Amino acid sequence: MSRHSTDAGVNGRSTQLRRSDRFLAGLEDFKSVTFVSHVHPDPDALGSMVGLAHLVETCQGKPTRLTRDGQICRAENRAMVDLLGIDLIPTEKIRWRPTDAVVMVDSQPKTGRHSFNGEVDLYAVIDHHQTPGDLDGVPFLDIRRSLGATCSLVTRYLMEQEISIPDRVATSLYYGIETELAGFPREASSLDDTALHHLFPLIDKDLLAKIRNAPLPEAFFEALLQALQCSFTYDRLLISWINDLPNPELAAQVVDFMIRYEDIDWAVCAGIYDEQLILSMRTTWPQAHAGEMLRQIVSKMGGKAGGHDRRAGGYIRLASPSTNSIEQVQAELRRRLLKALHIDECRGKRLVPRREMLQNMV
Ligand SMILES: [Mn+2]
Repeated sequence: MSRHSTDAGVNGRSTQLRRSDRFLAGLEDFKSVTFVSHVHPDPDALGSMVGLAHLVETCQGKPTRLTRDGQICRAENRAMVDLLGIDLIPTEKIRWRPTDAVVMVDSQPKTGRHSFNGEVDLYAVIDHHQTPGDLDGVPFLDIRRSLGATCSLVTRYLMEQEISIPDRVATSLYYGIETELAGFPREASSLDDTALHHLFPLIDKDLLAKIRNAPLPEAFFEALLQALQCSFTYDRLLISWINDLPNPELAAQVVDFMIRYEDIDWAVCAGIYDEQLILSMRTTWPQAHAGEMLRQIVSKMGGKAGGHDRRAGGYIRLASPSTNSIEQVQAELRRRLLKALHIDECRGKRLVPRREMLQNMV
């Protein structure tokens, strides 16, 4: 028996039950299972729901529901849902039933990362985020902060139960892990690698390629152009401002690109969408606790944030849509970012000088 199969039980007693056994045993009394996650579910959230639904349906034959909190805007994520046929019910259309077990994946309660707000009690929280949630009274918890992806943990459950994984499920889980780990920055554990290794022979490579290279809408290029026109460096920090963010998920896509600039270690993209300043942060530093740093910065500004060591996201609610008020919020955010990163107050240097922008216009 592997060391993963032994958990510290109640009162420190050791039990021989594996986590997937305990997860399934606790579901015995329920008739069905509904999965919830964070707003704008990403591939890790989607893959985790798909994988756990497969586990529950295969092992217990219970019906499951997968939910969508808010819109899915990112082109790759939309392609994932469409091409893999993931059936999602908007959270606002769900009717909660007491016989239904509610399982939250890739997120924790009351972190401000979802609109699900304790309408019903949760049976389980399965996650890997650093951001602490309100976990009081949740019977089943599996939160492993060292993991790159929640999908790795779900893959582990499927491996423990030795059930076959159809290509659609495998591809969902694989893409969920890949997007959390691949490229840069990467935070992986050996469990992530084991999961990827197990899933790779099972995935539909053709569909995966279509998802990775999903067609990008015009809005993507508009957001990128705005960011390039309005990016400033302060020592090793780059801040990109987008005054009219076409959709909230574009901040993350833009910052993923900007962090690759060779002269910086930190990148923040802040874009205005629906009376909020949407924030996305990346750093090349290992163990930087970016999620916790951004959470502290924005909590003093009436915002919410969270994330991982090298990636973080959040928002600040804007009190007024006036330019003046927005500029004040931006100035305060900039000041707090510089302070948190121990960078002296200085004038930002444009990434692309104004003169060059104009010169290349046709
Ligand atoms: Mn995740």
